[in-house]
Amino acid sequence: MAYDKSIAAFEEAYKVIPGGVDSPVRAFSGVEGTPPFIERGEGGYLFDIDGNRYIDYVQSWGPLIFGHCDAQIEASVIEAVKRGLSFGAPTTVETELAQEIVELFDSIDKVRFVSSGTEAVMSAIRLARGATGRDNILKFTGCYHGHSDSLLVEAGSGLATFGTPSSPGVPADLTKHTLLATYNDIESVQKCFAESPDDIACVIIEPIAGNMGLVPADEEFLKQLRIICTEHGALLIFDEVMSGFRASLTGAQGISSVKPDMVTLGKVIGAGMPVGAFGAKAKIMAHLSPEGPVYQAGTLSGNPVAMAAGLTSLKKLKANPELYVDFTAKATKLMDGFAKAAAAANLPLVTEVRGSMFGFFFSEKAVKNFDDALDNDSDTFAKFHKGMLDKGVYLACSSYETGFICTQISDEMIDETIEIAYEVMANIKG
Ligand code: HOZ
Repeated sequence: MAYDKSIAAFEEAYKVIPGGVDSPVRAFSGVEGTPPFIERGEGGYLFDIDGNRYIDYVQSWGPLIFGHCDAQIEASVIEAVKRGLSFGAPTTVETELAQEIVELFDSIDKVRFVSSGTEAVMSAIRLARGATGRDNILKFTGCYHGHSDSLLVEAGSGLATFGTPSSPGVPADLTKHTLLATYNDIESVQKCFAESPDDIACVIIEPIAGNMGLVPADEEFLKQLRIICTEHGALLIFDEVMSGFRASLTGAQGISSVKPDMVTLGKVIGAGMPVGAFGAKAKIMAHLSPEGPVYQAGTLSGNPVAMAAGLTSLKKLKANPELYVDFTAKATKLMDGFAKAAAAANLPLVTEVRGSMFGFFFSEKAVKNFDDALDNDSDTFAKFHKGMLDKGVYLACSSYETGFICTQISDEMIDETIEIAYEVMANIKG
């Protein structure tokens, strides 16, 4: 495949945008080559400015559950745009989207919309601290909750891709309240609570981690976490920015018996427009301004165009719950295909699927936590990624990200992808 125009565009971008990108993972530093610059998407395909076509398993890192340019979502956006881009005043579409979310999630009585997942989690943490009157928070290594200061510690995603534990520019005074535990290891959580029994405002977790690769939490681990939080009066926050509406219609909560006190959402509820949200039972949300004293605000929060896109997307999902059976079948078929291709090439590979989310590591052993994830063979991943890209398959450009199936990915596209994976893996071995 020729990438001449993309290479030139990357060089141009580099001169005026740090690293040539507006989000670090996109720079392709974790893999070989340089990023294709995208011209347009269509269903399950992406087209770059050199005219190359790719089967798209990134889908804008999750939001596009109906693929690119879904006709109904597009129509609702155009209709909303014609009425005005932003008012900074209440609109009924915000209430409608909130009602849909509240109806779906047992753990949510009230929800507030913001403009990104980062903002959702940052605000949820402030609310948890304000509601409990405590300062400490507990997170898990490898879980990524956006780039707000107190959460940018031992996070996955871009930090893992670049091998940085946390970011310069975040004062130690801010992160001293962030306690770290090991994913799927309840003893590490008990240890934190033993050291800080009455000071932990909340435990935040990606119940299906999607930012250290796809690493689901064990059900028993989540149950124990729920018990510990309740015993200590700490709020349990499920960060479902990635897994919400992806792992099931109600995210990880739909496939686990464990219910959180607070939830953060993003991606799919904007259908590709910038949206995040956080919600909880009314008693907790009552601490939020203007009902309560915990301040949080945003001019573009509840933006009418983004709300319209999200509402259409959510209504479509609710009307077609059987989609999740299809997503799981397709993601499983893809991962089984990769596993067989790897076995044929004598490459170690472990895979995971949760609904429309999939992940794989070139690794000998099952991945249960961040250390396991870091043990993956990232050189082999980089070669695999490049080989797939060159043959028209667009996979997440880091072994610490997750892949996504959308409604527009057909069985034929998966068959084609698996065939290519056989070829690419065979060449890696050779
Ligand atoms: N780490 C982000 C997804 N989990 C990457 C987002 C982006 O670069 O757009």
